[in-house]
Amino acid sequence: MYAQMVKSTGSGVKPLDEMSPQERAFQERIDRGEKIEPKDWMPDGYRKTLIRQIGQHAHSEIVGQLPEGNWITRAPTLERKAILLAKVQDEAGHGLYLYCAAETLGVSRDELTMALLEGRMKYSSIFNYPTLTWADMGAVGWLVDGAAIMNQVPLQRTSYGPYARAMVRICKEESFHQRQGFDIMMKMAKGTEAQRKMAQNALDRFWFPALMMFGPSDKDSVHSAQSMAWRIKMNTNDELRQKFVDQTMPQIDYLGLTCPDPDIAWNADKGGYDFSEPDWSEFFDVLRGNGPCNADRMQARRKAWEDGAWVRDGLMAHAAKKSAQMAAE
Ligand code: BYC
Repeated sequence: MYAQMVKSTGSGVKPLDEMSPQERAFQERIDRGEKIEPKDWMPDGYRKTLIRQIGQHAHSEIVGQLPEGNWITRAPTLERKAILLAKVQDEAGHGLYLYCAAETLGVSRDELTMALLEGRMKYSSIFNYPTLTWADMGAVGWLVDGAAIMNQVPLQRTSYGPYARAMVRICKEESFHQRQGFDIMMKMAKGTEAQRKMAQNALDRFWFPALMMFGPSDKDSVHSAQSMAWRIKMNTNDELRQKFVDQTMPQIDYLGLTCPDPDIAWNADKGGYDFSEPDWSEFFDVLRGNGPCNADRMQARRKAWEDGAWVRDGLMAHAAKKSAQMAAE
């Protein structure tokens, strides 16, 4: 249905009547809401898009540990340290489920890592911003995990089975992360004047980068139309951004903080907030590698890969020995 609809919009999505019988049968399965499983036939573009999206998502989870890992040794109490440690470990787990989901499409984890290290794959723009104060741990949990959930809850219904199933557990854990971030913000916003200022400053710095997490505005999104036709994406970037703003504004009010967007205003006619677009030139510049922390993040990933070489070599040597033993028996 969707594919026929997009014919008139010039979105670049192939209409049903121009598809091969195999492509058409595949699109009809998607339209019926069936899950696609690893051994099923799928168009090359579907496979490639999933590898790109799931791979970038996995990289984001792993790189996403770095800004928060920065604060584990400096958490203000033992309880906060234990909570943050658990959250950062959860992100490692999310990365691993997602690499496994990508592997079912015929790409190895090593290939995905090399694509990241060689600059052929991305990770989320948000992790190229620094975490300067403890309040940033609140803002990251509340806004960054909040934006991640907004994007990921619909992905539990995505058409590719392994991705949809990985998302179920990830979303449960992300909602705990979001709550712990809001809890830090509550403490800071209702604390001393210095703490309140720190909370406001964290909100000021993370607001627009959090809005950028949903991707470029719909008119500049290259992949949305085809990804939505394939139910790899369930909503457009702007739809999710709007939902996020509408959900977060009452929380900002509850905290007694101020949104850094001077033009944000409730629009009763549309039943949502009007708000300013993020600075898209900054967004694309961060994607090109010029954000405040891009070089640090990539250096950390490269170091982890190089430092882990002996572990990979040891595992491969062990596996080779085992298979030689089994062959001899
Ligand atoms: N950062 O055509 P578009 C998390 C790229 S949260 C970097 O709209 P698409 C976590 C895009 O890749 C974050 N790049 O693309 C939270 C494309 O470039 P390429 C991870 C971005 O894919 C807390 C180009 O811009 N979540 O993990 O249809 C703690 C054009 O964009 C970004 C996910 O990955 C960005 N923000 O839509 C720890 C969710 N936005 O690839 C961890 C799954 C766009 O052609 N992903 N680009 O070179 C998605 O839902 C979609 O991929 C996006 C982008 C909505 C992000």
